[in-house]
Amino acid sequence: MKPVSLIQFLIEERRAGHINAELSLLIEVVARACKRIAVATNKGALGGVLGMAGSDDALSMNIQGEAQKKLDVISNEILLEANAWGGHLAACASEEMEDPQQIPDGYPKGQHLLLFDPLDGSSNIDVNISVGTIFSVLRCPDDVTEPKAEHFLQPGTTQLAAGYVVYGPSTVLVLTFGHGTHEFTLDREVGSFILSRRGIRIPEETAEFAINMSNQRHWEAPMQRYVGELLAGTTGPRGKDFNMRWVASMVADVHRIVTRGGVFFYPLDAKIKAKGGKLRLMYEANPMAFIVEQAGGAATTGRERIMELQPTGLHQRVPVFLGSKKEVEVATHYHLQADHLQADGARD
Ligand code: AFP
Repeated sequence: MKPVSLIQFLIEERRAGHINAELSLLIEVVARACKRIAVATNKGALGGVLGMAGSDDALSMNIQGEAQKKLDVISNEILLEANAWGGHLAACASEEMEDPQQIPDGYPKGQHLLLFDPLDGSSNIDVNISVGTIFSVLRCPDDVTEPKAEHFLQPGTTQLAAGYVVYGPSTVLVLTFGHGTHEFTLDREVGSFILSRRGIRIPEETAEFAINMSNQRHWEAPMQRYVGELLAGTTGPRGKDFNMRWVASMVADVHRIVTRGGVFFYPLDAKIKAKGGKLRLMYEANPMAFIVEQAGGAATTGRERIMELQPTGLHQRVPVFLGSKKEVEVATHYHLQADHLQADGARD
């Protein structure tokens, strides 16, 4: 079979009526920007891009109050610059910036809103572990010419597209327009993303889970119960052994799940309860939920379907349970069951 490039794939999707010309251009631009980010990450120490942003005595912090790496800043700038002039965007929002970025004066505007986490897992970059870019595309409400944060606050079910790029041993783009999830691998010699898997399916059952176990003592009771049963393996109620994998780059953990199944959890815990969770709804949870659901998996907060949440803030955080459907269902069931028992107890 002849290799199918991303550009060919986008033309096919337009012909199938899944996307319009503007969305096709948007994805091409994002993919091109991600190739530049891949070049920067690949250079590593030789490119002078490792380490923290800012001077040693005045480290930069992003809007999340997290220290910014140089590559966070570089990746953010690459994506902003690439998307400024094409005429396909109404505005964009980044995990690294407090407010949405408007299209500079003098450039045409389009109908789409782009949200991105320019470099997810950036605390892994200095130790040469995979990092990635995550993005989500929404339609700009009609008659809005200067989109503000409130115009981005649309449930994940309204996403027109979502994707991520993993900068690992190879650079891989995973993409959905709501008609399946597809994978493209960057051919570095040619400089093109080539379709490597069409219509990805995540197995419904799994024996592999990903979670930061160091937070165990802070978790809620149903999470303790669920993971306790996984750890008990054949000696517990689940009757089978589970293996654990945790990269601490969400893109890499999700890519493993999209490749061979598994479940990923970032549950609520006592340390992060006031913030609502660890991961960001608009930049991480919604796009990953769309990709995973389109591959036959499931994505919840442990209580609700992520994509049905009505966002309340651009930088809102939520708990995330995603991956192989049956396992997400078991963990979600334990949380809902505990909530019902608690509500019954409160009524008695
Ligand atoms: P960074 O981009 O700051 O490295 O955060 C990565 C991340 O948002 C996500 O990719 C990981 O799953 C998660 O944080 C890991 O966080 P902890 O190390 O605090 O568990």
